[in-house]
This record gives sequence, structure tokens and C-alpha cells, in this order.
Amino acid sequence: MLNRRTILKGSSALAAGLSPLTALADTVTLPFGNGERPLVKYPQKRPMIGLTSRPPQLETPFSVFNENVITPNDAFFVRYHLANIPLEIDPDTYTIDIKGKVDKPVKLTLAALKRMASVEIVAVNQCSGNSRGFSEPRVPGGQSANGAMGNARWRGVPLKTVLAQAGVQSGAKQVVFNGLDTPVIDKTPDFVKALEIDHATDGEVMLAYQMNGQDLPMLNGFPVRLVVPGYYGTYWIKHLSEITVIDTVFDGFWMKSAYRIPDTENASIEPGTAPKATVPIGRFNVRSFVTSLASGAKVTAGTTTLKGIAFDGGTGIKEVAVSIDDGKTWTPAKLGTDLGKYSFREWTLPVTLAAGAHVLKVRATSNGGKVQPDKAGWNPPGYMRNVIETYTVTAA
Ligand SMILES: Nc1nc2c(c(=O)[nH]1)N[C@H]1C(S)=C(S)[C@@H](COP(=O)(O)O)O[C@H]1N2
Ligand SMILES: [Mo]
Repeated sequence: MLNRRTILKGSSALAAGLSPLTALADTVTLPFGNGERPLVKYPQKRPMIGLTSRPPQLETPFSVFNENVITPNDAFFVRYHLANIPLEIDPDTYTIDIKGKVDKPVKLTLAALKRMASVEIVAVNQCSGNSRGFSEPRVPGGQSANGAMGNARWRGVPLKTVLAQAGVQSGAKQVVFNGLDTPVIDKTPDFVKALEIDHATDGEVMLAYQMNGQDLPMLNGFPVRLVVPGYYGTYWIKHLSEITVIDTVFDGFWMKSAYRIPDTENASIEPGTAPKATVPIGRFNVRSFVTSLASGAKVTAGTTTLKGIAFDGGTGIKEVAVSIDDGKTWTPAKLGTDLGKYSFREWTLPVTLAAGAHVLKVRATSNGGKVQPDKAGWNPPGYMRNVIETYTVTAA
């Protein structure tokens, strides 16, 4: 097991040029053009799919999602925007500044946070640009396959409790969050995000200090990150250092100009066009995947049990249906243990495949009544892909 010394040792290896600890000889090829990626080894991480090294962006190899409905910490994806990421954080001197429109500004230490009543929630963290590499036409940005997501059990203190301690003043509109990472050059805007006050105080948004029963890995926000269940990862600020209550609408770059989606049904517009109006990205749409095989797989003819996952932005999964005839007919799968409405929900379905080629599809319906579309949506930043996934398999 990793102790703090190991973390620091690993971190100084990161400091030496911010390059991976080890560039492994192996590469993987993601299923789209220019999909060749190195497998890289970072501190506290198993070999991961390397997207960029400065800042580190690591994608989870998809087979991990078949092994456990909870994504292990060492396989959890990593996404940063700014190259100056913290490499060493002393948990004994770390504080979170709570300020702005509050009665009593607070410098919250980690020890004080850990003394407060804690809660636990299983929730998916997914990057807005998860699956961007599949956009047609292609769009700029990190060309991720489907591994920029993960499901973890988070422990921490509701933001509501922390804010109540400081005393939110009347007229508060938003809460603004900043972390310890900083831009390399002045012109790059710092990564700062905001939530509406009602959302921030809903009792679910959390200051998490544990992930799957352990300290957060350094690259996933040690020692404290924001967890915003059901919302895209962009709001889940890592190495949280400042919480500011404001009575205006925050207009920083990462809210006003970036991480915005077309204000249309499922954030989709005519491919190649520009949106008329945009809004900040919000909750996940509904998605499902087969995890027990990848497209292109060869299976033994006869009965195979398909297994996979489904999730949405917080209504929970009502149904997962599978087609083995390219979408002509659908059969409901058996849903696995319910770990809560923000978690991956496992599903299984035995299917019988005669010798030959088959086109499999999986489609989830949320308790909110939303169904995955059979045609992919499109938007310029390549956010929120949730088309019904298709798998071509050969049985022999
Ligand atoms: N401090 C900080 N927090 C951050 C970011 C960042 O660049 N800096 N990126 C956000 C984005 S866009 C995503 S998708 C998630 C990714 O979380 P992870 O790296 O733990 O997987 O972190 C979020 N929190
Ligand atoms: Mo993201």
C-alpha cells in the first residue's frame, strides 16, 4: 500500500519534467483515426492510456469497467487543464479558504474537516469530453475513447455543512471553487468553476477526502476535491483551496467561454454549424456500455452472457435493453445491485449467437424517462456523447 512517503517520492519523479514515471513500451490503439496512444505509468496509477503529459491526462483502459462496478483508484482517469499541478501537498498545513458573502470567513484545515460528520456516496465522475474521439465530423480537444469516466465511493462532508459554518449571507447567488493548480503563463486563465447557491447547498455536493476507502490519489485531487454527483467532472475541483460565495454570476473563462453546450435538445446541433445560444454544461445524459467484450471480438457460438454498465445524471437506471440483430428487436437485461442513483448500474444478459457475424447494441432508459439516441448528437466541443453503442462480434 502507498504511504505518504511513497506519494512524495512518486511526485518528485513527476516533478522531473512532468513526464510519466515510466513510458512503457506498450501502446494501445483506440478505435478511431490517430488513436495510437502510449501506455504510461504515473505515481499511484497502474499503466494508463496516455493522452497528454503536460498536464497529465490519463484514460482508463476500458477492460477495467468489466472487472468491478467500482473503478479502482489506481485505474481512475486523470484530467487537468493547467500544467502547474501540485506535486507535494502537506496535509498538516493544507487549508481551504471559505470567504466572500459569508458572515464568518473560515480557514478550514483537513483535520477540522475530518472531525465534521461525514457522508458517503457512490457516484460517477465523467469528463464532458468522454468519447470525444468518436465525434463525426471530428472536433478539436482531447481525443478520448470511452475511458474518461469512473465510479467511486466518495467520503466527505456536505458542502452545505461547511458553508453553514461560515454563514451564507442573504443575496448569495453562486459559489466559486478554485484548486491549487495554476497556469504556467499569466495569459492562461486559472481553472475556476461555479455552482448555483441552491445546487451548492443541496446536501449532496461534497468535499471529499476519501475515494474507495483510501486518501484520494494525488492525481485525483489529494487531499480534498469537490464531488458534484450527476454533474460532469469539470465541476469536481481537485486540490480544493478556495470556496467563495458571491452575489453575482461568476464570469471566469471556464464558465463563460469554455464548458458550454448548445441550448438545444441533448446539446446537439447540425454537425459543422455553430450553436445559436449556449449554457454551462450540467448533468450527464444517459449512457450504457457492454464491458464483457469489445467491438471486433470473437466469441464461441452458442450462449454467451453479456455484461455491462449503465448510468445517468441522477434519476437512476430504469431499463437496459440489448439487441443482437442490429437494433431490430430488443431484450431487457437483468440489472445488478443498486448502489445509488449516481452510480454505475451493472447489467447482464445471456444471449445465443449462431456462428457468423452479429451486430449487438445496448440501450439504457433512465428513471427520468430519457433513452439513448440511435443517432449520435454533435456539438463543436464534442461533449455529452451518448449514442446507443454498437458492437460487431463474430461467433465461431
Ligand atoms: N484543480 C482542478 N480540478 C479539476 C480539473 C482541473 O484541471 N484542475 N479538471 C476537471 C475536469 S474537466 C475533470 S473531467 C475532472 C477529472 O477528475 P479526475 O482527474 O479525478 O479524473 O477534474 C476536474 N477538476
Ligand atoms: Mo473534463
